Amino acid sequence: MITLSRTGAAENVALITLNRPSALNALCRELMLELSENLLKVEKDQSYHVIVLTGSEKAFAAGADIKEMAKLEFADVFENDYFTNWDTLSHITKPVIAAVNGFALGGGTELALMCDIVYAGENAIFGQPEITIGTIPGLGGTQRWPRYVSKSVAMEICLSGDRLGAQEAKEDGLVSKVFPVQQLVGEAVLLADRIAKNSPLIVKTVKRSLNSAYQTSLNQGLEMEKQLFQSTFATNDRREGMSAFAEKRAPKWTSS
Ligand code: CO8
Repeated sequence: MITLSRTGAAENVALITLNRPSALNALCRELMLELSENLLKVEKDQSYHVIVLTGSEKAFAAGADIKEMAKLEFADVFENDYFTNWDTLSHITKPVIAAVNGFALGGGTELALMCDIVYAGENAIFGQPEITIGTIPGLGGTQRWPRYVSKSVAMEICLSGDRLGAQEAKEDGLVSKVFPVQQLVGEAVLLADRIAKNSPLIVKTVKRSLNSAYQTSLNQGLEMEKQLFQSTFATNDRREGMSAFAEKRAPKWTSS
C-alpha cells in the first residue's frame, strides 16, 4: 500500500507514494502502519535528506477509511488507541514535501497539513468532510487549519465540509505552488533537490526552529531561534559553508 523509492539528482530524496487505488488511498490501519514504518526507516537512513509524499493523480488520500471506521466503538478508538502511530509524519525531523494531486479529504488533508511544504496539482481538492459523517477531524485538522489560514476559512472548511480547489488553497496560504497534474511530482523532487543541496544538519535545525513558531509565544520562539542560530556556530557545516563562500567553491557538508 506504500511504495518507497529513491530519487532526485543526488539520489537522496525519498519518494513515498500512497498506493491503494481501489479505495482512492483511503487511510486504513494497515496503510497507516506501513506509512509509519517507511517514514521511520527514511528518518533513520542518513542517505535520505528530504522526503516527498504523494498519492496518485486521482487521489492523494480520500480520508480515513470510513468502512473500517464504521465498525469501531468508543473503546476501540480511546482505550485500545486504534489510531496509534497515525501522526508519525508530524514527528519526522527531515523536511517533508506533500505533492497533492486529486482528492485530499479528511485525513488526506490532515496528512498534507503535517508536511512542511505543500505543492498541489491543478486538480487537487482539499476539505474536512468529517462533519458530514458525524465526526470531526482527528489528525490535527481543527488545530492546524487555524494556524495556517484565517479563522474564518478554517471554520468554514471544518463546519461545512465544503471543498477547496488548488488555486483557492494557494490563495488561502495552505499551498505554496500549483502545477499541472503530470508535472507536480517532478517539481516537488526539484524542490527537494534544492533543499538537499544544503547541510542536512542545518536543514533540520531550520525546520525545528520554524516549527517552534507554531508552538510557542513570539518571545519563546525568538529565544529558541537565537539559541539554535548560536548552536550552528558549533558545527563544522557552518564553518565549511562560510569558508566555501569566501573561497568561491561549493561546500562539502559532513553533517557535523
Ligand atoms: N473510506 C473508504 N472507502 C473510500 C473512501 C473512504 N474515505 N473514499 C473512497 N472510498 C472508496 C469508495 O467506497 C469506492 O469503493 P467501491 O468501488 O468499493 O465502492 C472507491 O473508493 C472509489 O470511490 P468513489 O466511487 O466514491 O469515487 P468518486 O470519484 O465517485 O468520489 C470521493 C470520490 C468524492 C472522494 C468520494 O469517494 C468520497 O466522498 N469519499 C469519502 C471522503 C471523506 O468523507 N473523507 C473523510 C473521511 S473521515 C476522516 O478522514 C477522519 C480522519 C480522522 C483520523 C483520526 C486519526 C486519529
